[in-house]
This record gives sequence, C-alpha cells and structure tokens, in this order.
Amino acid sequence: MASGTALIYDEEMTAHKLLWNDPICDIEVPERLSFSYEQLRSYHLVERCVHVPAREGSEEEILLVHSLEHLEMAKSTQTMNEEELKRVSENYDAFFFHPSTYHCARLAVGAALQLVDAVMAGKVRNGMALVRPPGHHSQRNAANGFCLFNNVAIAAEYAKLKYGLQRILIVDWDVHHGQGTQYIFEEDPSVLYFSWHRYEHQEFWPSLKESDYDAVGLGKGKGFNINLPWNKVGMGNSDYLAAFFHVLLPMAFEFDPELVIVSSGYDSGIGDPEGQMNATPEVFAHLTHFLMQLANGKLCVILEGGYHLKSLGESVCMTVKTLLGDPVPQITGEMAPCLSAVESIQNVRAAHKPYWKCLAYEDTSFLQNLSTKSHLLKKANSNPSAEDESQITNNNNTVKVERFLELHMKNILFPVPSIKTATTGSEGSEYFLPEHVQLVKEMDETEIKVLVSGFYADLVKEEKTLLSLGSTFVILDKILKKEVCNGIAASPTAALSAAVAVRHGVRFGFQRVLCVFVGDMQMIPNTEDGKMLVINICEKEQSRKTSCKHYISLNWKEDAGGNDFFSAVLGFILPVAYSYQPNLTVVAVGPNRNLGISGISLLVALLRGLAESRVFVVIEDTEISLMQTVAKALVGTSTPPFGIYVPPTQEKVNKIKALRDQFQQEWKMLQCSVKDGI
Ligand code: Q9C
Ligand code: ZN
Repeated sequence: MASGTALIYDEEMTAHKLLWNDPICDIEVPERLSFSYEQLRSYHLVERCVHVPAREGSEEEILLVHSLEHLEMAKSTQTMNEEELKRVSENYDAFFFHPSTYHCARLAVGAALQLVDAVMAGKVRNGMALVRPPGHHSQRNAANGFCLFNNVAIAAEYAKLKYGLQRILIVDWDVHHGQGTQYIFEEDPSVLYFSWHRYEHQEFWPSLKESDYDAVGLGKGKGFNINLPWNKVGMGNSDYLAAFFHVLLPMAFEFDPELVIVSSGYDSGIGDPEGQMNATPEVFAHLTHFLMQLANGKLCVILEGGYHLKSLGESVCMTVKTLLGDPVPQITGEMAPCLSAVESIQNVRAAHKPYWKCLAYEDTSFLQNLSTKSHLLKKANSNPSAEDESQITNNNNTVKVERFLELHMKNILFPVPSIKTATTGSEGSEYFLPEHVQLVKEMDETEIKVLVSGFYADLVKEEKTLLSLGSTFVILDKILKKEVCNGIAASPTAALSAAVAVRHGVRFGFQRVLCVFVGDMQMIPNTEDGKMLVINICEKEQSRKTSCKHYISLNWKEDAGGNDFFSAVLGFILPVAYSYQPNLTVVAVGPNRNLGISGISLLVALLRGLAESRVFVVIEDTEISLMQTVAKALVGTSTPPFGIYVPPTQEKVNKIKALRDQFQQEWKMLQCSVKDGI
C-alpha cells in the first residue's frame, strides 16, 4: 500500500507573465504560484511531502490532446517580440503569451504527468502539482481563459495509455466551466468529467449553452459528462457539500474510478474576484477527504485558477494537509444549501437519471414547469435594486473577508500533526496494527473504579463490566487531550462503552455528540439527552421507544454479495451528520451487525470528515479483520475496498427518500429536490 504525498513545484513556471495592460488577464500572476508555495512552507507542509521534480512534457505527450497546428503555434511564440506576442494573444479569448510561455506550459504538462507517474507507480499515495499556466479551458486547437495546454486532459490520456486505465474521474472544482476538458472527453466513456461552475443562466463567462446541466455527453460518452451550473453567486460550504453528497459522490462510487484527477481551481473559494463565492478554505479539505475514498486513494490534484492570493494559499494548504492525512478541520457556517443550489442539484440529477443506477428512481415530474421556474429566478436576479444591494454588501464584505482569511490558519492548523489512532489490546497485538496506530496501556482497576464511582455509577453495576470500560476511558482521554485524533476499542459491552464515551465527551464540554450505532444495540436510558444525536442502523425497527430526544432509526440490511450501503451513507447519514456538526463522533458496532466490513469502514472513513476527525469506535465483535480494516479507515492512510457495486433497490431508495422527507426540515443538508417541502 503506497504512502506519502507528492508535491510538485518549479519556480520556473513563474516566468510566464503579462507584459502589457489587459484588465481581463491581469489577475493570472506569477505570485499565485510562489505565494501558495510560500504558504505551504510556512505551515511546514513542504517538508512533510515527497518532492517530485517537474519536467517538460514531450511534444508527443502534448499531441495526445492537442493538434499539431496548436503545438506549432505555441512553439513559434518563443522567439517573438512583444508586439508579435500581443497580436497572437488577440487570436484567443483571454490568453496572453510571454516568450517563456511555451516552456512554462510544457513544464505544467510535465508536472501533471510526473504526478500521475508517482501515484501510478506507487511511489506516493497521492499528490499535488502547482502549475502555471492552468489548463482546463484549453481545447484541441485553441488557447483560452489563461490556458494553453490542457494539463489535466493530457494527464488523463497519458494515464489511459501508459497504465491501461479504463476509468478515470476528473473533478473540476474551479469556479469556471472547463469547457476545454468537456470537449476533449465528451464522447469518451472512460473519463467521467464533473464540473461545477458559476453560470448565472449563461450570463457568466464563457457563457456557453453547453455548460448547462443538460450537456451529459455525446454518443458512447452519454452520461459521462456532469455539469452543475451555479445560477447565483455567493454559493458556500453547504452548497458545495450538498453537490458532493447528492450529485458527484453517488455517481463517482458507481463509476468506481481507478484514478481521480482534480482540476483544482480555488477561484470557487471566498474572496475570489472571479467566482464571487463564499466557500471557506476548509471546504477544500472536506472535498479532498471525500475524493480520497475513491480509486484506492489514488488522487492527483492539479492547480487551475484562484486569484485571491490569501484565499488561494490557505485553500492549497487545506488540500495538501488533507492529502497528508491530517485531521479534517470543522466546517463553518449554517449547514443548509440555498434554494438555487438545490434547484441546480435537482436538475442535474434528473438529467442523468437515464445513465446512472443510483439515480434510477429519481422523480422527474417537476421537469415540465422547469422553464418557468428558471425564468422567475433569472428575473429576480436581474432586478436592478437587488443587484445594487448585493454590490454594497460585497464592498463591506471585502474587509471582513480579508480579516477572516488573515485569522484563518491560526484557527485551524493543529499544534501537531495528529494522524494518530489509539487502540488497546493484549501483548503481541502490535503485529496486527497498521502504521500510525498506537497501542495504549489499559488503566488499572483502581483508577477505573475511582472514575466510575463518581460519574458512571448509574450506568455500571457489575464489577466485570466496569473493568471492560478501561480502554474506553483511556482512549477517550487521549482523544479529548488531542494526544490522538481518534481511537478504536473492542468491548464486550459496546452499548455501555458508547454511553460512557458520550458522557465523558459531554462532561468535557462537548455540546453535540453524534452516535452511530450498528447492529443490535441496547439503548442506554437517560444518557446525555439534548447533547447527542443517535442514528441507529439496525435490521428491524427498534420496538421500544427510547427517551433520546434526537433519535433516528435507519433500518437496513446490506445486500448479500455486494455493498449497497454507500447510498444510505451519502444520501442520508452524511447529510444529517454534516447538518448536526458534532464535536465528537462515537461509532458502536453491536452484535448481529447488519453491515459488512466494507460498509462499516466506508462509514467510519467518511465520518472522519466530522468533529475534526475525533472518532471513537467501539466494536463488540471479535472478528480481527473488522478491527483491522476499521483501524485503517481511522488512520486514513488506506481506503476500504469498496467491493462489487450493488445499486440500491427501489425499496431502499424509497426508504431513504421517506427518511429525507421526514427529516429535511430539521437536517437541511438532506435537501436535494425543490418540490417536496422546501
Ligand atoms: N470577458 C481559469 O480560472 N475571463 N481561467 C474572461 C472575458 C477569463 C479563468 C472574461 C477567466 C479565465 C483557469
Ligand atoms: Zn477558474
């Protein structure tokens, strides 16, 4: 299993720069690269990465995507004077040439290919390449939107050719539509392209009809192009997360890529003059964390846009930190997608219904009156007084945004990288422990007794049960003291351990503890009501009503022979969990578990995105491979094998739908359609 994170940066790529006055292009500056790298250095992230050198992409490699004509044109600019460069630049929409542009663009291509090689050869698990010029607007025969060669598209073709890959996922989170990438792969079913982008009903650059949600691909590639247009500015963390839960991730898990490449533009982040969006840097940690669960962790992140230096730098750091396996920072802001975002999400799900099993039972009856709705939205948007107002708030906001970003890293950089997972066990069990898992010593009997008698006496009546709680205490203490990030324990009384863990956390000061119970779990009465949310995944309806205020029962029996649980995790559990914003997550696996090892590991891996990755898992099961796989998921350095893709049955989809209807007023991240109940 490969480990480590590659970082590719070459100062030479800062040579490409604008030599004349051009208000459209003047934001694409060399400092975008140097400042991002400086920021990585100051947070000591550079030294934690594996340095991989860039190289020039060969002509042959560039020709995998571009025409000979385009290559020759680019090559010819090397010896031009300023006037000639300006004239050639004018042939394209938003591009500038410098004598060094050709060399830099070849380095940008080569950097992307070096990253693919490092990941595919198993030298590293994942990595990031900081490159200029960017690539995703560039087309077979044209430079466009600051892009000369399509670095990501070339990387994907190269990976297909050199490593025989049959399924590559490209995630384009840049705020602009990578129309170049779409054109290159629109007939290709081996590359799934996802892009969200500022669209504003085609008002925003590049203002193309084919950037809308109904461009799903052509010919054999039908269904393999996913466009999620944002029709309003100001989209934030919750809108991006909703897009991942309800659009990208279900399709990506079904696609089951062998490699994931990110067209990683940060102009979709807060403060960016192009994007005008509100997502904070830590959202990129979450997006990265989700994508790390695919393709066995093989993830190549390649820089595209991002024009607010501070925002760009912080977001790059968030991405690299997450690639390294650090705890995922807490996401901020109200966890509810806006109406316009939900409408876009609903539209793209409907457009892709014919192509994806995970969307097979999507209700599309709303499509009839859609044109009217979009028309209304557009009208509201172009209301002049409303526009003035947003302009005013924007100006006031600029100061706030600057201040926010200044304080940003101070709040989220953890004192020490704590990719540590604690566990307890007998002598010799070290042999079974994955890297980064540390064995902690059990408490002795008297210590436990002192603790229990004061605070847990009502929960624990028998001496022998009491002793089994030792590991829970020890591990939870380490989590609370931030000595480790998360922990796992085996316990003959998982329900009791969980109850003790919750109380321990609440006593420590946590206001919200998320409990996910799997299997038959005895609900412990009058636990810390009001400060916990229980999601109970069990095979049959819990007959006895619990006293617990926030209690959700999710009846689920995993399909034999495959893993259909992902649909419940993405469609229900994660949205609820992200809406709740816990400070601590407790996962307890009881007897008669109704989920397989891969289902439980996927659940645990994804729950690491919450509560700054503070997760305590307790398992009432002696199966060593379950413990091992879950421990690996907690460490975050390996991905649970997902198994054979099994689409959820209509019955299961209906179950999730019903739960969504029931809970989406309370837990708003569940919203993914406009018609029912918003
Ligand atoms: N009126 C990237 O972020 N704007 N490119 C053109 C013309 C061009 C952005 C406006 C924006 C290009 C990689
Ligand atoms: Zn962009």
